Amino acid sequence: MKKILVANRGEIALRIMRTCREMGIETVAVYSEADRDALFVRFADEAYCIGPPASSQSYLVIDKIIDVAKMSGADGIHPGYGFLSENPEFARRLEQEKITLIGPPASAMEVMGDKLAAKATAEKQHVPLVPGSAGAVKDLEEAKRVAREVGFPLLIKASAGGGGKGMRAVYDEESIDEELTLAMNEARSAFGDASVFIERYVTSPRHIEIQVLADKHGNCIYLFERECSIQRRHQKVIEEAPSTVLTPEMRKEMGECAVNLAKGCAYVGAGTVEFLVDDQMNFYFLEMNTRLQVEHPVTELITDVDLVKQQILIADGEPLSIRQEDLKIRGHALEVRVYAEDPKNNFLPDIGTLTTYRRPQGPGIRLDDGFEEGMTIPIYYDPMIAKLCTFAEDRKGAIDRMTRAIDEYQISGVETTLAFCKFAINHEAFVSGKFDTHFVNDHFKPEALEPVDEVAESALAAFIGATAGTSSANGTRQADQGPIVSKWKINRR
Ligand code: MV4
Repeated sequence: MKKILVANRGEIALRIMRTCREMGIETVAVYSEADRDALFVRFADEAYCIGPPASSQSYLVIDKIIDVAKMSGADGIHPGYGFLSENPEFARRLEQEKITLIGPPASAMEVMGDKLAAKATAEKQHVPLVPGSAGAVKDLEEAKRVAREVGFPLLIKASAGGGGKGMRAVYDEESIDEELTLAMNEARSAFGDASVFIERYVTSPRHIEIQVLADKHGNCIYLFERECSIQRRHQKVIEEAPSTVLTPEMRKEMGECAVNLAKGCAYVGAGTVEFLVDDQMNFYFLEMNTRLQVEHPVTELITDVDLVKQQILIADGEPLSIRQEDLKIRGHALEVRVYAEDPKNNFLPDIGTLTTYRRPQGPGIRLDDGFEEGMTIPIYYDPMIAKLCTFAEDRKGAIDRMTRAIDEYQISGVETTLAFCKFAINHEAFVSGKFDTHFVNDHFKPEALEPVDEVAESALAAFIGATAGTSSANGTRQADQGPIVSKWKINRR
């Protein structure tokens, strides 16, 4: 592969292009009018505007992207995550146009996009499933039969859903009728497909996902797990690798299940198999994501494997050069997602200009972002500013480093989730490893952030006072001022 078009924007477009450059591959950016000045556009060897800001008129328009690929002579397309990355129609078009998609075949996207077909594949491959209906539930009688078998609470899920979309909980027999009708109507109007299925509701699960890589020659490996239990309304807040709860035996078992599932749908490329783990340490297949994930850097940090490089080599037809037995986990990695959202105001997106933007640096830090000071965060897309990762010998080291990195990170002009991330990463439940998917609901109140901010503000005032306004004419500080107290010291109190 000599030239790759990146059909995405922001931090992930930049991250993909960086690997391309290391591999001596030319890069083509496509961008909307809102992204003219974006870093990924500047970084690319060539860049083409593909339309107005709305993604429905730019990043999601298959024809425009294929036109640019042909015009620029790109031989491969990397779709990143979101947008067209899991769209089988896009994958099929590229297959017809003889442009290599850096991703799985359309057929694998189709199977995994249909949650009932995905579960059928898992069952065939002996991957454990949450007890529930064997397939789609057609009527109330069938729903009641399943309920008698698996007990309450139950979860009704849309087959065309996923990622938490189209789910309804049912707590007792009296409400099944109503909930089933609502779920089927919702599924029909949201996805054009009324198929639903029922599972036992695992009430306090942990979310653990396994990274896999599969080549075009039938080889498949797993690159261990990422734990993503700390999330808010299906948006992940903290991701880490390895998980604090997996034993080596369970890791191997889940890894082998993930590989078998990938083989069961003739998977190619990088993929992620999601599992729920219950309080008895049983694990159950949830769904498979047929793309590179947002949180892939934590896996890269603990395995020392560049997943984008592997994706490109696989797409080029190379056999995997990494064997399962070569892989081992070193150290501990954490990622927090930094959003332009106001955690004190129900996480409302707060778009605007980054008047201050200073990145944390130093040992064990990886920051994947796409902005510089003075840039404006567009209103049209996901308001994520950056993914801040830390890496250390052990979990405690990674947490301490994350705390230091968050304190060092300076963003003004927009509200951000940085203080919320600092709260979460230092919370007793997170530090001890005793948490589940309800962490944010159970432990977070906006008031928890207030004192921290006040301290930060007074510290900043002291800092500015000590370094700027009050210095004497010859540049030395006046004697009556006392010592300079750094913001870092005050923040740690
Ligand atoms: C579940 C579940 C409990 N029991 N299924 C949410 C996202 C989608 N991938 C599936 N999800 C869930 N499925 C059963 N049978 C709980 C969730 C769930 C969840 C899963 C992982 C991470 C965060 C979550 C938050 C709420 C619900």
